[in-house]
Amino acid sequence: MNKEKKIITIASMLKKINNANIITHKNPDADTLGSAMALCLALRKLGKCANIIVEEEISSRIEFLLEGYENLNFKPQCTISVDISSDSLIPESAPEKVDICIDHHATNNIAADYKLVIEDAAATGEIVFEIIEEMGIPLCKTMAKCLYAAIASDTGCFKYSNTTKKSHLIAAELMDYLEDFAKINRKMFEFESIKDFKLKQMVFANTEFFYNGTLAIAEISKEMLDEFGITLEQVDVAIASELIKIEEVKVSALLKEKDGGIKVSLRTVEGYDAAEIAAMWGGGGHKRASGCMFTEPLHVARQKIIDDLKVFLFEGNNGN
Ligand SMILES: [Mn+2]
Repeated sequence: MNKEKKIITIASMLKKINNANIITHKNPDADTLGSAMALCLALRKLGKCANIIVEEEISSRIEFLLEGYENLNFKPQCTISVDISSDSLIPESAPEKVDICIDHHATNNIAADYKLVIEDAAATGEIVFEIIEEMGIPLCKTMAKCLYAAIASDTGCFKYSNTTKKSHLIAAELMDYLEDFAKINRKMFEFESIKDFKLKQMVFANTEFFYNGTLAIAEISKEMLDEFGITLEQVDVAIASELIKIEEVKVSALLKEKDGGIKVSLRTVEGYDAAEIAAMWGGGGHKRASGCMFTEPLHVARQKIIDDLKVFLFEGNNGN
């Protein structure tokens, strides 16, 4: 089935459902939240009951996406996942079975009755935009804000190589409804608290480089979080992306210590497939950004990453 047909199919499926719970991935970002909010509002406009399920604390950068949102009371008959690539990222409180899965991760392995995975979409927000358009539901300011934030977030504000002509065309459509797109971008990409700034300084000061500077490894330990009174969920995701801006670096890994393990955020430059690297340790994601978990202590996980990446960095990987 081609892409357009899939959008048409899912739009008609959504028109037929009575109600839905829309689930977002753990450690929510603007793509999962914005896509969920926009889809939720669209379904509500059709007179259906819809709620979104968000687990874990939301970063202060993207709290604005949920402004004005209130849960409805109903018995959900359908579960829709947005931007969730694997079962391990499904919220614990979500129903076990996913009925409809909407996503753009090439590594998607969710078991669902119906799956719409469009790998060349820069963000799930782009897919949700097309579904809403296909359903014939007029956009409102809030939906536009959420979808714009979703796309801006996953494209690094239209800078990353996943950005397409379509990303820009959709954003251009959304701009007709946006009050202040610059404000959305400032909130998501620029503002930071003094605490964030100081934690970032410490992380950068302790960053180490290996293999002629092609690998950058940084870490955020529990002690560091305690010192600044910040929870892991509040740590700015931008820290991971900062490391890959260093000219010599091909692969960067930010290790974050949390209860029960180490969460790793990987970033790569062209020629090094971040999803493939994360897959070595049971993780997944995109070509330029991915993640995985280790159950070992911080120093063990760190050494494993350094050792395992040796081959990748000396021989390169042919993924793009
Ligand atoms: Mn996404």
